[in-house]
Amino acid sequence: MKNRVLAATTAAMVLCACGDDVAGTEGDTDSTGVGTSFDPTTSASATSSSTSSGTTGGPSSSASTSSATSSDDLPVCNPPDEMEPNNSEDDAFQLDNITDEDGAGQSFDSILAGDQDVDWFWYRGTDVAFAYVDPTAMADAEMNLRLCVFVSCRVGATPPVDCNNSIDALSPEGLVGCCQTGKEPYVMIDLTCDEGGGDDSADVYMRVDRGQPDRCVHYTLDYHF
Ligand SMILES: [Ca+2]
Ligand SMILES: [Ca+2]
Ligand SMILES: [Ca+2]
Repeated sequence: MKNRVLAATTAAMVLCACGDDVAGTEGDTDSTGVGTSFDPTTSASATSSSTSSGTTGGPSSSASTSSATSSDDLPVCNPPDEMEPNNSEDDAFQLDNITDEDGAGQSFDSILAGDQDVDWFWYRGTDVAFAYVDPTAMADAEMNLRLCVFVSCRVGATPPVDCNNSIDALSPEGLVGCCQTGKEPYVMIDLTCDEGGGDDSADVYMRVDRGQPDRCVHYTLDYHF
């Protein structure tokens, strides 16, 4: 590693002495160096990465392995995210149905693999007597991520929702919802289904995304309805 850095530095210095296009040259040199030690972003550097990983070994071996086996830009996390693939609303991982008694909510662990991974989950929430429909989710992670909750009333159209301390959002499929970003984002929706005749049962979609490049960000998601 040290040798490679030294070589790159030397090369940059030599090139520095020869040309005016310093920035451009350094940029090219950098991207080549990064490609051999970190998860590549192009298939071209993926080839060079998997070739060089055999001789590099050491601490970067897991990263090299992931880049060699990954079919896209996502780093491979260890342990892997068993709820994948869940990268779209249609592919949302189905959680157990729950009622609006808050104690019926659950908690689980998952992983954002890189900054391109998107994790979708959904459950069916049933409105029962003597409980209050307040679809809520909170994540706990070591790094920032974005958490969104989208709702779809089971009966009739879903009215606009009030986002308390969070930001209004629409899902790709057009569901209304709210988002918040941070290490411990919290989203709560006070849901009333206008056409439900008092029944506020709804399908709830939760999305976690905007992780960190080349990092596996583990998170815990707590939710209730
Ligand atoms: Ca509730
Ligand atoms: Ca994931
Ligand atoms: Ca995913």
